[in-house]
Amino acid sequence: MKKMIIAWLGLVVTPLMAADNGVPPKPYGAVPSAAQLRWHEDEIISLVHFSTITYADKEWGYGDEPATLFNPTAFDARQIVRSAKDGGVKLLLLVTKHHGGFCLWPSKYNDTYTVKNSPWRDGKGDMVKELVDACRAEGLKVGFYLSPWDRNHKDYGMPEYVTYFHNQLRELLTNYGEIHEVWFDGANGGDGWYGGAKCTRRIEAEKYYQWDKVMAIVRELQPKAVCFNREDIRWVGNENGTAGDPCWATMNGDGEGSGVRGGSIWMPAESDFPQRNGWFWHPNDHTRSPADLLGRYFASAGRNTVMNIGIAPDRRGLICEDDAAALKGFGDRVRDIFATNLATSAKITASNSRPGFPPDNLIDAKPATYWASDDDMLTPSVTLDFGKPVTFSVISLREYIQLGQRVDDWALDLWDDGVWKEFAAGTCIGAHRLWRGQPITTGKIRLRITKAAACPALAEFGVYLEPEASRREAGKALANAMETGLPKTGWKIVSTSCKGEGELVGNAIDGNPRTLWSTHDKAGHHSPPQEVVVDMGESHELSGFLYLPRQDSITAGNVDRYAFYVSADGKEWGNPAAQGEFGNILANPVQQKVTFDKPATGRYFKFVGLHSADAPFICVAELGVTATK
Ligand code: FUL
Repeated sequence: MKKMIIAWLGLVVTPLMAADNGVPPKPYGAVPSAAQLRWHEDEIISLVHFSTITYADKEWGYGDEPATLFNPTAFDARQIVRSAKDGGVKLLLLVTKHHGGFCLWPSKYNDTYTVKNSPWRDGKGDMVKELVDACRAEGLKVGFYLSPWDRNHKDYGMPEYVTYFHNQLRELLTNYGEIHEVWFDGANGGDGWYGGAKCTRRIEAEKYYQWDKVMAIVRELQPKAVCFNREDIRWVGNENGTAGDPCWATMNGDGEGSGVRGGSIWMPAESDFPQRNGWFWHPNDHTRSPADLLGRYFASAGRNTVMNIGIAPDRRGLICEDDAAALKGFGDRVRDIFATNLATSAKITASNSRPGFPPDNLIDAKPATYWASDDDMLTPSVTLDFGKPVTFSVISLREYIQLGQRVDDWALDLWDDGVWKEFAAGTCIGAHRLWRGQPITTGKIRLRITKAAACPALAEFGVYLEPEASRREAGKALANAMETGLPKTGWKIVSTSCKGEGELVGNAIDGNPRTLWSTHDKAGHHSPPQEVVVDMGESHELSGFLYLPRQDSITAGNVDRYAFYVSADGKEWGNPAAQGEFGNILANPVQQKVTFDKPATGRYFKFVGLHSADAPFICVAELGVTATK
């Protein structure tokens, strides 16, 4: 949940590139600040999640996971940073403190729950410093994520905690050199350990944290930093690395997702998603393939947003071999695709160019030079004439965003036997727009701007051929990486607590992720807790269970607290085999895999949805179980 967005009226106009003998176009609407511009240029950035809960197999810490759990035996900051760098990452955002409250640096404001209280480096280490130093050595920029919500702190919900939060921010932004992004997540309030109180504390996020003071600290101490989820950068609205199309860099002060065409504020979107299913490393999770990451790159960085890929050190304190290989594989594919810009071999002409801003600026590989048309020419076109047939499958367009987002609609044509034929069209270019398709062979390509709010100003028109192997993988990449667990043949629903009309409880075990059991039907809501009992037909020794939240882009009813029982006869249930929380299920509704503390044997299981994060009913797309062997 990252719903904290406020209006920012202090637009900063950066100096315009003065071209030889030319009068640059006037900026249109909102424009990026210098810090935002640098962030756009980074294009691929990365969050690093590592904490006590890496050892507790959770996505959100409750706040009582002992600091003594934190004991990476082979922690190597350089290995982590290099793995990210292999994936093309330019800025590493360190999760210095997640919702569980454990601090990766020895904060002078906390005596009980930091690396100082852990066995790592005998309590003398500073993980933030080691990672920052490694970033500097490898040439990466640094950012900090500091969770406002703190489920460990005894004062959370009271003014004292806010002082603590501000002090920690000040400490982090003072002691570690130049910082380029500060990240505030929107997950807030609710239950937690809170110094042993174990209760629910609700806060009014907009008021409680005193954001004006927070922003003053950031601006004073780190003027080059952009702030995520406040003032500078907005959340794209999901955690799967897919931006809307179009996705505007501008907004009107509130909202997320796709932004607002011609909005008064420059507040572009960041598309964050974890490299694995979860943000933290889990033993039974797995990495996404290079091809999958590449698909998300086109759908995020290629849609005017910055791609933020979450990496997660394992319990040794390393990016595990599979993840490191996938990052490198992804980085290699991006580097291979964009190695040769075919457009540089073409003769480039434009239907109109303003003096001093020729179309050659589109293919000179310089982001600071651009082609622009005369003020009254809103729909100009540019033609690349290769003089011979060339084959391409990727087109890259960039506006010169220092002058704002000016282009609405565009189209691409190929020259086919003496006539132009349109092969692609879209809305929105912004910082970077990528088109990816099947290979096309032609002697000429034309870009038409078909609608613009002000005369277009473009910095790049790139033409590339994605290597065949990389392209072939693309189709396969999106195959669902879901685990199915034990086969469900012969499974039967024994009973359910929900006696709703048109009961569709069978959908929870039909093996189809698209069908749903919901306890909200025509008769109304059937509030949690709600349960279902399943007969598996024969007895199994189970190692855990699988819960798939709804996969229809709606989050309502997804379970965030559960209990799971196993029984030999379906009558005696005993203690739950597992009970707990599905942390972060609202923002990242992926399959949840729970491993029991010890194996549980039986022919029957009972799943209880104890609570839903945002609705008075529960939903299950699919339930499954995993066996010990
Ligand atoms: C989310 C948090 O709640 C997750 O745990 C994670 O830190 C992610 C980057 O933001 O909303």
